[in-house]
Amino acid sequence: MLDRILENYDIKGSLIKIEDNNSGNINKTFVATFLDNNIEKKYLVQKINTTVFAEPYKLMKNIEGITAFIKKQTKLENDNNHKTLQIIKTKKGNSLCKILPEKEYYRIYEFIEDAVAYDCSTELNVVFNTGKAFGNFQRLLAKYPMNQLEETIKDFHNTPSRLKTFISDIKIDSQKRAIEVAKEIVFIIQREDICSLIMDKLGTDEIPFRVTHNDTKVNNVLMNKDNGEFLAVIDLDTVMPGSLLFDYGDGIRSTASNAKEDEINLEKVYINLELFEAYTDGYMSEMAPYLTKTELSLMGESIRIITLELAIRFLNDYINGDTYFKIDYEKHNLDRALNQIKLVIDIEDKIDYINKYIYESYEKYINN
Ligand code: GN1
Ligand code: MG
Repeated sequence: MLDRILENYDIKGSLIKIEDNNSGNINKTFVATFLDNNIEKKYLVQKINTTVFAEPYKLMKNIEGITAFIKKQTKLENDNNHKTLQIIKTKKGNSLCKILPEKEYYRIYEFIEDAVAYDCSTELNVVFNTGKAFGNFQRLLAKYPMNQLEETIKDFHNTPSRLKTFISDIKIDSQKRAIEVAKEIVFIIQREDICSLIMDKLGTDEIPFRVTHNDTKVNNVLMNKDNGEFLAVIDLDTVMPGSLLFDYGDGIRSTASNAKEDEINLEKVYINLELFEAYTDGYMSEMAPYLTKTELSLMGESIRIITLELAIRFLNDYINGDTYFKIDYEKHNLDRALNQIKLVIDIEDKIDYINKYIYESYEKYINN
């Protein structure tokens, strides 16, 4: 298959190696290495999951626009340290390669060298720079013409709508799995009230629409492997208008958890406050001056809301028979859901401290 894809591109040299890259729960990614004049050059080849992203052309239009804008902004700021994704076009000049008759869609990016992506890191410098990377991303895109952005997944972070779907899928219970997770279902439904805290105000002056990334996992930032600074924010498939609160909350959920998202030893799963502080500082170092009062006041809650949203999504997928997220074993989605529920409990225990620190960090950076 890969030969058929590469035929559509004008890549110099000969293909010498293809490796699977297993990160990511949605798209399938490969690293293809070419040898040209004795120099190896790598490319990232991705198969777009069209069950999740039904309109791949719209998605690529977003990515083309955003990456061009980021490039322009970093240049204006004389920032030579940070990069963005670079799409390789097909011979015909398209950013997507459609393979027939399978109707599969592929894209190729230049491989960013000297970079490392962490699934989990306890190094404060890395965590600070992850928060900074996503803050920087939002700041750079603040003036991006939002009306040019396509909604690649409808209601992506609409937590109340996620809850509604969850409840209706429990009623259908196609795999007869609901009974096994009755306790977890109750846990989620008891928290119905918090689900709409952000959505109710989205689009008002209190929580304005902004260009947001929507998948601010720690491994979606490439770090410079020599100095731990961030190199680039990647995985731009879900960039859409949204609330910055989901991005901040998801960043903490992913980066400040003491363990991986599918860790099954739940004793290891909790918010590491040092990591939370480092991420928050990194984020504030870029975004403090731009936050509204309401956004600031809901940042702590946003961590709880997005973590609950992920618990809902993983459990929902388990109940539906694992049709959305890639799984490595039968109960993978259930384990992910249990992990996120444990994280919600821990966030609730620590919420007072979390809120207090967010204001302290804000004060520290607001005038810088
Ligand atoms: C998916 O593709 P990946 O692994 O970065 C998902 C995110 C979830 C994440 C949880 C399009 O992201 O929303 O937070 O898994 N992306 C999509 O690991 O659904
Ligand atoms: Mg993603």
